[in-house]
Amino acid sequence: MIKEIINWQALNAQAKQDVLSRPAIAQSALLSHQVANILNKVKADGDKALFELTEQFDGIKLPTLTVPENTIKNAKKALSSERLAAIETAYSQIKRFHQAQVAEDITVETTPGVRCSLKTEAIESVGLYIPAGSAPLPSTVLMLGVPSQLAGCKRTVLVCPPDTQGNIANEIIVAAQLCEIDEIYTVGGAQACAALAFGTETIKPVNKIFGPGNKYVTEAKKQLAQQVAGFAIDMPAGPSEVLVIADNNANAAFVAADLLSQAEHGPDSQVILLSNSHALLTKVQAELTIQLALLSRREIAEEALKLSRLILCKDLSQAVTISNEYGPEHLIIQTDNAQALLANLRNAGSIFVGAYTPESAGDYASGTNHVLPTYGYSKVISSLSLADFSRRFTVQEITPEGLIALAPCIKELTDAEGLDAHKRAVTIRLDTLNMEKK
Ligand code: HSO
Ligand code: ZN
Repeated sequence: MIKEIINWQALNAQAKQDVLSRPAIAQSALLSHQVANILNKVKADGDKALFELTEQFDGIKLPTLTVPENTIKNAKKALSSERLAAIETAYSQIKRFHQAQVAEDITVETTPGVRCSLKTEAIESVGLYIPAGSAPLPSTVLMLGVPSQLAGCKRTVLVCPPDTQGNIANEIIVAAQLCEIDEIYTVGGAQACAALAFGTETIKPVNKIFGPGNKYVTEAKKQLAQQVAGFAIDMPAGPSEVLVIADNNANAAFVAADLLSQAEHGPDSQVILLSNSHALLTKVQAELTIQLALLSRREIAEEALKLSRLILCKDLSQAVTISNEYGPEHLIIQTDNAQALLANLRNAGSIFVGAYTPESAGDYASGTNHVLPTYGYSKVISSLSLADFSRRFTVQEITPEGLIALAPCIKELTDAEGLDAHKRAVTIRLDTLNMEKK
């Protein structure tokens, strides 16, 4: 038996809160101290620190931080035609969806003679962190590289930790090539983040860093965002999550497969199933046991399932309320009237509607981005999009007539705030206009 079924109705308020609470992200003084040391070292010693830290943490003495020309040239040929085609298909799917997100500039004449515009510009340089811990993630290269390419960032720098031979997977290199990323460095961990923020002899600094990583990377991003003026990070990171809402008619094998696809990400992955049907929950329990045994990453998934929750709800509307409260990163709806439920579901990074919409589709190839807010942040933070690779700023131009029209309003409000110099910046112009008239 994988996990007991929790009857939501039988829980008191505190127990309900406990069931939905996420495990605290380990915040040890030791971790922040270790990371601070790494950042300082890179800041002080540049490339030398990167080589030393790579030897210390990745166990490899690298001759250079760049990927050899030959490896870059041969990466495509090294892949099977099926794998290459899959990367290319995913690339064009993601591109199609993100291309449609290009923001138009807007200009509004708010009153005659007062013209206000909102413009969009790409962030000049961005760094993409691609983890390679338990598996290289070419899909993440595409999820970060495509919007960066479409936004028109001048420099896109990819960093990825070396494997035991000192290499980066060919899949990563090929995905990067499709996104026209020509700066790739074999460095990972907190030291890679530091290099992207401070710059070293080889790696010039960037304005913003994107991408998932382990606890060292996450802590480094956090510290650097506080420490380096004008340096930004994509979003706060927490363990990956899925919440499934399923009714009696849902296919239990599909539901179990979706839960396991999340569970295999890491031992701390969060997996929740809400259903109004006890029979469905029991069937999913059985399916989890059967399918778990088939997985190569069964041990990781099994750990994650220990934290999972199978919850019996009074009805589907209660399931919707619970889901909105939890705010999952991924939300899968496998019910008869999935569209009807969708109307009331608000807080989720990405929603997957209907029996034939697995999360895996969004992870790789439907076109949506798989970098999503976790840890309850879906209530306030958007899923990654083209907008994250650009910034919006305003431009205004006012004619003399426009300023005359606005002057009474501005003068009155400067009085209210007691800011004479602000008032003067207007009246001095009105005086000049009056003099010109005479
Ligand atoms: N589900 C992960 C993304 C991913 N899945 C990458 C497979 N590869 C976080 O959204
Ligand atoms: Zn995934």
